[in-house]
Amino acid sequence: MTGGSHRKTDITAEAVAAGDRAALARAITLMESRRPDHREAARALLQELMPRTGHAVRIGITGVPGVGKSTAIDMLGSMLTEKGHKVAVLAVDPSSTRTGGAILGDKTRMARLAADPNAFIRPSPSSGTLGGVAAKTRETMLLCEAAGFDVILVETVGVGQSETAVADLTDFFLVLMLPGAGDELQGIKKGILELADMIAVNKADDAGMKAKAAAAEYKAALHILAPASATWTPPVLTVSGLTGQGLDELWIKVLDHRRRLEATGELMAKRRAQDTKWMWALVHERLHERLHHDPALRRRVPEIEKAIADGTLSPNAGASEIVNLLGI
Ligand SMILES: Nc1nc2c(ncn2[C@@H]2O[C@H](COP(=O)(O)OP(=O)(O)OP(=O)(O)O)[C@@H](O)[C@H]2O)c(=O)[nH]1
Ligand SMILES: [Mg+2]
Repeated sequence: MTGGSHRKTDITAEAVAAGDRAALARAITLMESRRPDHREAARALLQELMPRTGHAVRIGITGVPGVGKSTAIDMLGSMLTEKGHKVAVLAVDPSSTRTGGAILGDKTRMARLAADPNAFIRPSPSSGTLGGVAAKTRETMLLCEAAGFDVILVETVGVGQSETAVADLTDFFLVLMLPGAGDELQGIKKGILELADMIAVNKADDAGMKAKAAAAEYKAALHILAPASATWTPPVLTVSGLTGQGLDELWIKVLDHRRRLEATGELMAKRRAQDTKWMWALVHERLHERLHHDPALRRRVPEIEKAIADGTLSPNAGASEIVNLLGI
C-alpha cells in the first residue's frame, strides 16, 4: 500500500467533527473512492459520525439549465453565512457531459461562496449510476453535517430523474422557474410540481412584470397539481438570485416549512422514509458494483451474452446464471 493511501484511510472522526476542512474533503474523497478498503474506512468513519448528523436544514434546488441555480445559491449562501450559518453546497449530476470545465464554471458562478470560510462547495461525484451518485451525495451531506455545516444546498439540473433523487435527500425542495410562463408551463413535467415545496420565479430583476404573471400561472397550476396537505401549501415567489430580491422571504418560508413539519412529526417521518430509500439505493449500487467488477462474472458475462445472441441460451437461463454467480 502506498503512503498516500495510508494517509487517506487515516482520517479521524475527531478531525472531521472539529470542522477540519481538509479532513472533511479527504473523508469525502475516501467515500467516493472505488477501492473497497477506502470504502470500508469511509463507512466506519461515517458510522462513528452518525450521532453528529441530522441537524441541518437540507434544501434541494432544481430548475432548467441557465435558470440561475448557482447564482441564487451563491447569493442565498452568502446571505446565510452572514447570519452565522455554515453552508455546504453539493451537486447531483450523474450526466457524463459534466466535465471539469463545468465544475470550474460552478465555482466561478459561486465566486463569493467559494472564497467564504464558512462555506464548502463540493461538486457531484463524477461517475456512477444516479442511485450511486445520490447515495454518495447523501453521505457527503452527512459528513458535512458532522463537520458543523447547518445548511446544505443541493443543486441539480431539472432535466432527468435527478430531481427525484435530490428530493429524496432533502427536507425542502425548491424549484426555480424562468419568467415568461405560458410555453414554459407547458414544458414542465407534472412530476416536478408535485415534488416542489416552493416555486420561485427567478430573474425578477429584469422581467418584473413577466415574473409576476408567471408566478400567478404557477400558483394556479400548483393548486391543481400539487398534493393537498394540511401542513403546507407550496408558495410561489418571485426572486432574483442576482440581486438577492426575495431571498429573505424565501428563507423565512423555508424556516416556516421546517417548523410546521417538525411540529406534526412529518419531518422525522420524511427522513425515515428517505433512509429506507437510501438503504435500497445502496443495495442496488453494491449489486451494480459486483455485477461490473466481480472477476468471475466479468469472465462469464461475455460468453453468456454471446450465447444469447447466437440463440443457444434463453435470456431467462442467462439471467439465472448471472444471479447465481452474484450469489443472491
Ligand atoms: N438577470 C438575471 N440573470 C441571472 C440571474 N441569475 C442568474 N442569471 C444569469 O443566468 C445565467 C445562468 O446562471 P447560473 O446561475 O449559472 O444558472 P444554473 O441554473 O446554475 O445553470 P446550470 O448549472 O448550467 O444548470 C448566467 O449568465 C447568470 O448571470 C438573475 O437573478 N437575474
Ligand atoms: Mg449551476
